[in-house]
Formats: sequence, structure tokens, C-alpha cells
Amino acid sequence: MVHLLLKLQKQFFEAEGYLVVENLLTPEEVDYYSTLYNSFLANKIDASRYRSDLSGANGEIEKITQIMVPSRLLPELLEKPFHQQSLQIARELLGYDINLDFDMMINKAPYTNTITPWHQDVAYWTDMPDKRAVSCWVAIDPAIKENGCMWYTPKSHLHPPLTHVQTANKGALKCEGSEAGSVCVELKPGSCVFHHGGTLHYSRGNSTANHRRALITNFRPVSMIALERERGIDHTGERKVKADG
Ligand SMILES: O=C(O)CCC(=O)C(=O)O
Repeated sequence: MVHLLLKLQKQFFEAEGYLVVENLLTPEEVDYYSTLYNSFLANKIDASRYRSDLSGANGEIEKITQIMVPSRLLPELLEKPFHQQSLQIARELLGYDINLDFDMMINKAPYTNTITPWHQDVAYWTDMPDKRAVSCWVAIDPAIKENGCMWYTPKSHLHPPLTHVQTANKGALKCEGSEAGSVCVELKPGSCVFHHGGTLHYSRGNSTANHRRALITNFRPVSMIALERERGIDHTGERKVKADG
């Protein structure tokens, strides 16, 4: 079997809690996802059930559009390169019992200048006996500081989770975090970054004239996905604050 990752990359992920993989997708593949993404944003594919503004704002313009589980509406996505290759890398990082839990789209609209607050993904999830979890965030547009590329706090996944609170109007969860001591990950379209479920991260707002579109897959052990489903959790959009710690 062909491995996509080097041993050193896996070691980097384990130590730092994130890993950049350049050129996961070809320019042609990025074009495919770009067209599809725009169909979702323009409601040509009706995702209204799974769509919300992560900023918590209720205005006419969505600042941070979040569309959960796009592959439920378009199952063919599961067979396409992003899902297939991010799954393979997730397995190389965390083990061969890992599978897709959910996917999502997060877009920052032009000139909306709204941060995604510092948080750890574990704060969104029910507590799991097996804590292995990894997300893959692929840039569909160039992701730069000015439009809201991701920032990570290295090694933060090695500590107990921080206390989170929910921002207004069922907006995103947030905790304490800082750009100082964190790493800014600018990406070309088609390049991606993996982060552990415990890694502290955030993004600045989009102060540019263009969209900042990202497609995200999230992976965890098959047995933990089954446990989540037993508990009624399918990541279609509900947002709950987990107990502290
Ligand atoms: O795209 C963003 O600004 C935030 C993404 C995020 O928090 C995540 O993928 O876990």
C-alpha cells in the first residue's frame, strides 16, 4: 500500500497537534470543489437544514456560513479525492480503525471581518472514551492572514481541554487563546492542514474582497462514531457546551 505521509510528518502531528499537507488536490480538483461550493452557497443545492451563521449574527449577510454534512446531500462527495485522501491520511495519523464522522463547509464572506473564536473541537463533542480525532481543513481559495487562515497553538492537544463558553445567539464556542505563541497557516488552494481534536485554533476575520472557502472532514474511530450515533449525535448542526474539563 502507498503511504501518503512520511514518518516525520506523523511525528510532527503527534508532537505539535497539526500538520500541513501541500497540494492535496490538483488545480482541476479545486475547480470541481469551487463550483460545487458555490452551488451550496447560492442554495442551488438546498442545505438550509444544515446551514447557519457561525458568527451568531442574524443579519441579511451571513458572515461565517457553516454548512454541516454536505455529503449527506451529495453522497458522491464521499468518493471524491478530498474525502478519500483526507481519510487515508487520517488513518495514517491515527490508525486504520478511523473513519469519516462528518464533513462541513465554512465560508467567510468578503469584508465581514469576523473572527472564528479560539476553541478546541473537543468542546463541541460529547466526551469519548477514545479521544482520537482529527480534522482536515482544505483551502478552496488562497487562505491568508487577511481573509482568515487558520492559527494553531502547538502542543495544546497535549493538555486537558480548556473551559469554553458559547458566544451570543448560539454562535461559536470560545475559550482563552492568543496569536502570540501560535502558528499562522497560510495555504494555497488545494493545500490542507490537519489538526487534532484537542488543538487550540482560531481564524481572523475576512477583510478582503473575496470569499474564504474551506471544506472540512472530521475523522474518529469507527467504534466512537457508533457510540456518538447511539447518543443521538450526528453533527447535523446542534451545538452544545460540554461540561468543563
Ligand atoms: O474555518 C474556520 O474559520 C474555523 C474552522 C474550524 O474551527 C475547524 O475546522 O475546526
